[in-house]
Amino acid sequence: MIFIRIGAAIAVVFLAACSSTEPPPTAPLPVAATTSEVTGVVPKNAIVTLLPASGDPAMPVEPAVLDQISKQFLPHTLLARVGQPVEFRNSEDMPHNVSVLRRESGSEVFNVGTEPHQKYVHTFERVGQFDVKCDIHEGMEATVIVARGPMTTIAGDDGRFSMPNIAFGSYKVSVTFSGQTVEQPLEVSGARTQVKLTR
Ligand SMILES: [Cu+2]
Repeated sequence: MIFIRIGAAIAVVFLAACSSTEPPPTAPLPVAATTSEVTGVVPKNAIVTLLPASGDPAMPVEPAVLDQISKQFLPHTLLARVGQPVEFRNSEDMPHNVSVLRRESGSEVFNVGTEPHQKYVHTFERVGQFDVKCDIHEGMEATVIVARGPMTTIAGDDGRFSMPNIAFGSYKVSVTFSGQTVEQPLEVSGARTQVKLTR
């Protein structure tokens, strides 16, 4: 009998503690989706950029930086904006050079030596993909992707692309391939938004 009373007292204390420190259990509220996965099939290796419905996204204040360090380019793939200065830095004690070719045409953009702890600045004026290498050190290579906005991806060899977590709203989608750019409005809504190029 006495044990039952103690048990009841403990149970009362326990319940009181529960109610004072933890909210009552409730079912989680359903969270409305506000982002979409934007997918599509476009020409192979096309540059796909989502832009605001009107105007261009703000230009970053800082230059983009492709560094040469430990006989590597860092980052291996750099996204830069059209009109944004790109600093090609040499951050080590050995001389390098920077050779940049436009990927589609193979045409040379520039080829300069980069002395230790110096930099060369170039501003790309057109959307494109660029192959970067150092002629002195085999295997030192990188890619620069130049696009009009930060929401950019490159379609695969099969033309497929996917951009997850894109906020619902009105955009323009800009697709660059074979030296041309196709641009069209895109309404992003629902779990998945399919891009269909109309030309
Ligand atoms: Cu080098």
